[in-house]
Amino acid sequence: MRFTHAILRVPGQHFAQGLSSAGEGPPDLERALEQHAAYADALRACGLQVEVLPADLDHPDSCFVEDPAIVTEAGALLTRPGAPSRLGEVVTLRPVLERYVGSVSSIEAPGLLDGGDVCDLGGRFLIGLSGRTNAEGAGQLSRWLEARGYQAETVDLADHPRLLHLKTGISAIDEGRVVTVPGFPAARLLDGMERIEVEAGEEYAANCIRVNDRVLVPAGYPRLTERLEGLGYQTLPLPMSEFRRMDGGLSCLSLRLSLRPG
Ligand code: CIR
Repeated sequence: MRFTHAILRVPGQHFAQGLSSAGEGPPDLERALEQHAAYADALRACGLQVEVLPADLDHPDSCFVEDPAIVTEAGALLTRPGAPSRLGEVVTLRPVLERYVGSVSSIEAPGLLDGGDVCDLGGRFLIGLSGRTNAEGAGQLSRWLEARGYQAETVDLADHPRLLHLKTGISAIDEGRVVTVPGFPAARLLDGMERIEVEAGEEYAANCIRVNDRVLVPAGYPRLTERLEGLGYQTLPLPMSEFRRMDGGLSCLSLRLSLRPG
């Protein structure tokens, strides 16, 4: 899929008050803003028009804009984020998404769903059942996807506490090719796909994103970067230390859209 647009939200003054289990100390806001600006530039270098939304000062985790929405070529859906402090992020996002795609559906209570739990393998979606996404939320999304001609399958992450979200452990980088952490759950769902498993110590890099002709990877994980380059990908390493401190990976910093002209 060729992406044409991306929506980002800049981290706010209270970024350090967001949720975190990383145990790596508080983020430095100035550095986070620099890293965020470099991320936006990288998406522009991939040919995308990038809209950077102003900080949402009521929601310290709102720069992780992937979690409150799902965007497909067949439309968009606002989620119902599983962390109580993030539930309100959808309010200011709705009018933004509507500008791009028209009317937008939503996950309804008691469903809970974070976009980080949704991995598009090319029209076939894996939905993680995590601490943030419950069976009701996954069921609502599955029905929404199936009504639009997509397939959906769930992956239970209950025994994988180190995976905050499904996409903490898997990234689709090509048709039939994924990057995963070692021991990715429900590996049978990946039968027939080529799996690039990151090495021990590089688990954070399993969250990388294919954007048109490049693969954006977190900087500092040379073995995965070399392997991707060896396979012919042009990688774009990006410093992510301050987002990592807040449990955030590359994918969660943007909503990527593929819009037809006109
Ligand atoms: C949170 O715990 O919700 C944020 N601090 C990090 C969210 C990261 N989102 C993602 O991986 N999709």
